Amino acid sequence: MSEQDIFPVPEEWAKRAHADKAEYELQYGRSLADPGSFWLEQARTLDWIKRPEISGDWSFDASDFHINWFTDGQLNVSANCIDRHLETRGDAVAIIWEPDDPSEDSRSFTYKQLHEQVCRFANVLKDQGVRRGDRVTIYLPMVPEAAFALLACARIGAVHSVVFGGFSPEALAGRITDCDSTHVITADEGRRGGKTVALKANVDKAAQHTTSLKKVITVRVTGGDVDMTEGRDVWYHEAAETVEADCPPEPMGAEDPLFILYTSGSTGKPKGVLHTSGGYLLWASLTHKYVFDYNPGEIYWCAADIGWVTGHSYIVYGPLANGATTLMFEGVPNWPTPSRIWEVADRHKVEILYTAPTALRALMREGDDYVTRTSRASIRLLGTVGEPINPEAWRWYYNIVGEQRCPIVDTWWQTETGAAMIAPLPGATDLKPGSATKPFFGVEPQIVDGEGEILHGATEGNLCITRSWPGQMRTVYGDHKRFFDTYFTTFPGRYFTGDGCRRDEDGYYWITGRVDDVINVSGHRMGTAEVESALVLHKDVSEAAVVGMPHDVKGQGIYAYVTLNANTEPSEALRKELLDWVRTEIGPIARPDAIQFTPALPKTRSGKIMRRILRKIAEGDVSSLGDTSTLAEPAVVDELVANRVG
Ligand code: 6R9
Repeated sequence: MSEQDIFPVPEEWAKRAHADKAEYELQYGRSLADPGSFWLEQARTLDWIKRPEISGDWSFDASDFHINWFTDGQLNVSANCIDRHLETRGDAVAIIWEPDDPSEDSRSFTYKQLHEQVCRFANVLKDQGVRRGDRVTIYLPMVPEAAFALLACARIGAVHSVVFGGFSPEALAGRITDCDSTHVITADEGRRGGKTVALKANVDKAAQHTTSLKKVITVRVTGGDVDMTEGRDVWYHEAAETVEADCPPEPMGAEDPLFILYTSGSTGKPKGVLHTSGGYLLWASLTHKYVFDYNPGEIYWCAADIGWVTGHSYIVYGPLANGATTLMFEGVPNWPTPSRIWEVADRHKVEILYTAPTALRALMREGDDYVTRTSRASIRLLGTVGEPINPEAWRWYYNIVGEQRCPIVDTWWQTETGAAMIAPLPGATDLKPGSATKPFFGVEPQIVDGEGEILHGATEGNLCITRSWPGQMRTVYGDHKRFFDTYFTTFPGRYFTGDGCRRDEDGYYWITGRVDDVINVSGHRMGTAEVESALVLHKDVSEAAVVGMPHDVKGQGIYAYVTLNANTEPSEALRKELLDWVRTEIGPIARPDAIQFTPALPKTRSGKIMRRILRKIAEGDVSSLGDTSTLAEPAVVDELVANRVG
């Protein structure tokens, strides 16, 4: 690595930041040497009803598997995000909302106004029969009510499960049923990039496939036509008219569930990742403060959707717990023009901007002019998340967007980890383009080989985390065994992330991507098994195998090998039909980028599909297919190579 590939911490950053190099080393060292008292001390940054005296209590061993943090503490997450700021920052802006259409007015809510909105929402939920512990599914676009709804659930101790608005009715129904959700909060329609999405109509369709659903609360966003089912459906604005403007926060145990968020795994149906209250909030707020070097009063924008964990932790919970001004954006970065993201930043004087490599790559292709014609003078820090950032995109972000004055925090984490795990601290960590750099306080990464042998020094292998941290997921909802089996059995005694990773001679971490059957499409996780199950549901499909392929903008694309039933001929019409089929079964993000029809799939003699070979062919790397001698029918491979879709 050459000298110029390191971007040292500028002196003014070391001075102004919450942590400089010495402070990071000191606190990181303490967090590992004496985690018990370190975390009890950090926990004091939250507002507790009953302050905890117990720190982390956990074991990753099969015989005694458990994970608890601050068990004897009591708090309310919404009170931490709202009420405790009322006295000092009541008139400060909590949420700025920027609409999809730039010609419309933006809106903002002070902490006092947020308090009233959330209390009303909470009272509506109570009126509609939601009780502490109930699961509430939230299927909303990026409107302020989405933030109110999350916080309203937290206020009354209900467990929210947000389903991204891009998911299909089928996917929504599966998630409602899995957590036995009785209530859905949705909108008439959502708006994104000038298009509308019929959310309420999707809920109506989903309702036909689920039995747990009792009430649908609909927020009016576009005024579009919707069907209302008597006895089941209520308009939010009507229900909110008659409720009180105050709702006392419910005292919750630190380990009471806060939310469920479904995420794709390497096998079977999506997992309901469960996070609890105290540890999660501490992790989200502490990382938000240190990684983005946040100080109250600063305008901060995480351009994710609330349907993903990034939206949960870094639009809502982390920033609001820190008394921040957080921007919520209804639209997309490239509509109506590829300047939109920078125009929004200018319009609201955004100081900290957090987005995904896939958005940057898409905008980079449009040319620098869309960026340089905007000011961006307010921006002082840039962040990325969701997938490895290629050094070229990093440099573009740094040079063109940030004009070489803004540090870039590349944050590695997962739905399962709650918030950032490996990321630079802007006043402490020299940057290297493409590296998520160093672990956050309390995080002890370990790289192991395929047999679980620990690899030391500069090395590459599977990324594990050796000890628990407060923001760790606590279980897979309804399937604790699946939680243990998925994350703690591949390399016993450790949490296995599913990611590959390299550590360089300076101890910097470089995430190389998933090592399991998960594809990262535009920063969103897709299980290959999920797409395969959707494909084989089609009447003409006999078998399907799905792998990732390199994609310039999305990072990875979806490549599907499909064998058809006897007497069905491949055709362009059928290919299109299958693409639409997957879109309807799961959602637009799961739509394959390529479908290759094939008479057979390469299998071992025991009938296992040889995915390694399929991946190579999809990547176009056909010169090094490796050992194919164990295949039942080696000729299948030649056929696949010859008819590769590229
Ligand atoms: C927050 C989020 C998690 C997976 C993760 C990894 C990839 C996320 C990354 C990154 C390299 C980064 N990932 N951030 N890879 N550098 N900065 O994205 O959660 O949707 O659960 O995805 O995303 O592969 O395992 P989630």
